[in-house]
Amino acid sequence: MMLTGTRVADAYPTRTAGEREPFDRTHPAVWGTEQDGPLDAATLASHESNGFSVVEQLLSPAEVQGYWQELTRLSNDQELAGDERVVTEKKSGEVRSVFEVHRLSELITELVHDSRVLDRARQILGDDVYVHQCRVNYMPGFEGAGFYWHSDFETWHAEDGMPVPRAVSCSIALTDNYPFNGGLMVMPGSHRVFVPCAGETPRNHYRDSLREQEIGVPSKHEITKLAAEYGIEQFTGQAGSALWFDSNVMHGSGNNITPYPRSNIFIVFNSVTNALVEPFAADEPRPNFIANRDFTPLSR
Ligand code: 6CS
Ligand code: FE
Repeated sequence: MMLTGTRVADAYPTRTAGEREPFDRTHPAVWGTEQDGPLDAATLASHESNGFSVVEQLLSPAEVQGYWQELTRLSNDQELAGDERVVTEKKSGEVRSVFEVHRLSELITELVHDSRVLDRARQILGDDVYVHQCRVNYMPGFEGAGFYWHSDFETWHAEDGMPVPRAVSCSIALTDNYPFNGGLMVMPGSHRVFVPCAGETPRNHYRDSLREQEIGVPSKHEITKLAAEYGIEQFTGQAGSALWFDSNVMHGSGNNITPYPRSNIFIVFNSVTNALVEPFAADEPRPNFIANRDFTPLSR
């Protein structure tokens, strides 16, 4: 690991040559209090305990329609074709994700600063926040490939240099999420355990991992243990609802062979106190469109 600047202790070692035992996470999921924002004490307690919480109808149907049209515009934008911020499906070549959409779309820039979103992020993280990553996932019908089980924080720690799990993701459904069209599955409470992953990070790993992640995923043995201990819940919600989930909760999604796309806007907020340093387990940091290094706090 290159070291420029101050050394930051690695509290979550991963991407080791051999298997390492999971260990308890020492950091909370909720850093703020009921007085710090719109979430009440019960919701904060549930988020701390489960590692996620749901806000039904965060966006109105009219707003959803507007964002859906924006997604369609972005996926058809010929100027973006070939841009590395556009990730395509391995099999069909259809658009799988577009990254850095908060810089490509004024509508999504506004969403990131919207009090319904920003106030919740600041309250959960108990701090000023900035956008670590912002993407839209299309999960198209018939050919949408899922995301294997993983902890986002494990990747963000190893490859982006995120020191501790003081980040939260907001996944806003732009289409109805059914059990059968690739809805996100989460293991409630799994965020309290950090599961180191064996296998060193390949160079430019993101060029493969964003299409299909094979390094930085737990072993089948660990997934089996986690599922037995925490169970699996699936986020099925109407378009417009939002799933807020801790950076370290174990999650994944299945393929989508139905005619119904499962599209969402995915915004990751990181605490400005948890700004990225050098990657903890990669030769070089990932590009800015995946792991933003402008830590300027967001304001409404
Ligand atoms: O590597 C990442 O940053 C992305 N990969 C996945 C599968 N989830 C989190 C994040 O968007
Ligand atoms: Fe993920």
